[in-house]
Amino acid sequence: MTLKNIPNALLDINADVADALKRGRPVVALESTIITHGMPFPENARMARKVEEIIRAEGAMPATIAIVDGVLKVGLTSQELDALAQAKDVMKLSRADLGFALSEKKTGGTTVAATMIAAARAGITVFATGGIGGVHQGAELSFDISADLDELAQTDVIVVSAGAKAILDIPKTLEVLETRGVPVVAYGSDVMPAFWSRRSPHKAPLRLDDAQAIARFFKTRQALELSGGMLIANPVPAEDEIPVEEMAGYISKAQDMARADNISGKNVTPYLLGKMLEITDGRSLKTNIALVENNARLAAKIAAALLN
Ligand code: PSU
Ligand code: MN
Repeated sequence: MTLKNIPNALLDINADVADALKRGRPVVALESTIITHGMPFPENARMARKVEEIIRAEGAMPATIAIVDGVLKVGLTSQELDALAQAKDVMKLSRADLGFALSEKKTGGTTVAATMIAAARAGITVFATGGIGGVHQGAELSFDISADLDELAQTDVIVVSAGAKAILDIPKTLEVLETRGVPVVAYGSDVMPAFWSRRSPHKAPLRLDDAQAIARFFKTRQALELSGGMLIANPVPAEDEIPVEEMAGYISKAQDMARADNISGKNVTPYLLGKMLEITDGRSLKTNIALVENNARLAAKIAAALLN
């Protein structure tokens, strides 16, 4: 196993995951901020379990990543998943504070950035999430740009998402990714999806239509010794989507509330997701769950294709 510089006491690669990696079987990493900060209990626990089931049904091994009492866990047992889903006052961990959570024995959900770091160190190449963090609207004043974007630029992991969360500034997010050399591939679409919606008004930088082509593209980048990950933007299934015009109204309402409540920094994304849930009376949550499941399915297929 890699991660040779981390003391054993700080790292726990679950036996099933370690076995799958050793045998060269497909493995898909999953993040945990979506569990600790992205959805309420018990929907978060149900979603986390279902997503793991989907990955197993596709013939791959799920590895949910989180920090529990100062230990970096790669793969959680169902008891650990349930405990994390109900844990109070847990941290939201990104590149800046992942090491702090280990040295200070904290518990926390890992964001896309922190999950990519852990996955890469454990030898996992594919990771499924809901939506990545990106450039927030008004970032020209707040400077709020998610560390997820810099992580994609430097860590060799394929992140399967439903695009950037639609509460963000999608064109600015695409600009930053392009500047940092991160390929953005829409799956089976010419336009970027917008998280809860299948279509945004923004053209997708690249398009691929099957998992094999995505695996081939990733391997070709590696052959060119281009370090860094790539972002796959997978539109939510049509039956689960909320159309982009309808979402726009809800999003601006949630953003007005965030401004009135003086929300900033790490709290912005969880606050907006929570308000969206209230405003849409739970519909946004249902869509969020459906899109994560859809991403898990594609991620498992990509993980298998990478082994061919
Ligand atoms: N996708 C979801 N729900 C979430 C997130 C993504 O469906 O809660 C989390 C991810 O962990 C992502 C983080 O990395 O939000 C981005 O937070 P920030 O904008 O503060 O970087
Ligand atoms: Mn931020």
